[in-house]
Amino acid sequence: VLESPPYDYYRYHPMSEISDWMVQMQKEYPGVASIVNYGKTYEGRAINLLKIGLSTEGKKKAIWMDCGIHAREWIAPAFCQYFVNQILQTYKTDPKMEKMMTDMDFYVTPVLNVDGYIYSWKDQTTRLWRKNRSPGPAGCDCYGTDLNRNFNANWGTVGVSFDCCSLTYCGSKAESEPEAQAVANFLQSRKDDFLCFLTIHSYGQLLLIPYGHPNFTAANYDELMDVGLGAAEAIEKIHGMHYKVGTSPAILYANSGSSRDWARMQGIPFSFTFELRDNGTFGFELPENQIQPTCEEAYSGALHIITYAHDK
Ligand code: ING
Ligand code: ZN
Repeated sequence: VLESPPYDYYRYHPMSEISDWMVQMQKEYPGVASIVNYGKTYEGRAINLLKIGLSTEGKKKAIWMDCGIHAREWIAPAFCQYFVNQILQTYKTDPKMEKMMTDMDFYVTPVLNVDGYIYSWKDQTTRLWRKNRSPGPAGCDCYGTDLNRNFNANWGTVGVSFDCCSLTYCGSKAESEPEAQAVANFLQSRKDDFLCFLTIHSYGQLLLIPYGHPNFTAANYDELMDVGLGAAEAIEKIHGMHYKVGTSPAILYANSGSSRDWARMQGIPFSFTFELRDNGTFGFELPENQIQPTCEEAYSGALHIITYAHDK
């Protein structure tokens, strides 16, 4: 019997290989990992997640993680794949992870912006594509909406552009884009179950908490800061990298329509944006030799948040 070679988690993979990997994980962990289709991209491709959990009995809590909402941030999909593999390896020997996977289901989308991700793999000229691939409105020749400005969270008010050629074009209306709709519909159907919403980006080494809008403060702001600072501490312990914690207006600039803000407004208590490595030396083109250390530290940070939410 021919065995497939082990998956290389420390390289970047094109969409076709990530899709095959999802099928492989489902095969290797029957009854534990399963593919769920929850929408279609503008170009008609499936948006899939891996649902991971140990028990199907009773009402379970849930953890959300999405990667690749922005096409060029290749370290994000690499992290989602690492995360999935790590929790599936860990629960077999670690009673704490076994308990968390019994009490909670993990919903992990390795690539949310599938069209954009494929486009960023097309050639060198498209490598730094950020947005999705829907055409602009009549009279505008550019493509793509910034999916992280398209959610129904103070949509279109601050830190966005209405110019369809801009990198932060927020779309024609809130949730105009099928990729944003897919996330919103999926989460709304079971929003009371979700404890955490973790959306993974690069770069900048930040842990951002709600809200991106300067006029609003999350009801659990103090707790979010505490948990975020704890996660940053856990990250720093792994390879000494420093991650800043705060709201986007406090750290950089205000923005609206992000999925993180939307998730918190829906009542999901622990909503974070991760901005992974680096600090700008390589930016979106993080070398493959940094995939492993970046994933190791981010895993530690994510686990801190997830464990806190589970234990609370
Ligand atoms: N950054 C996120 C973005 O959507 C963000 C999050 C927002 C960071 C505002 C800072 C300020 O722009 C990336 N890298 O996509
Ligand atoms: Zn991003």
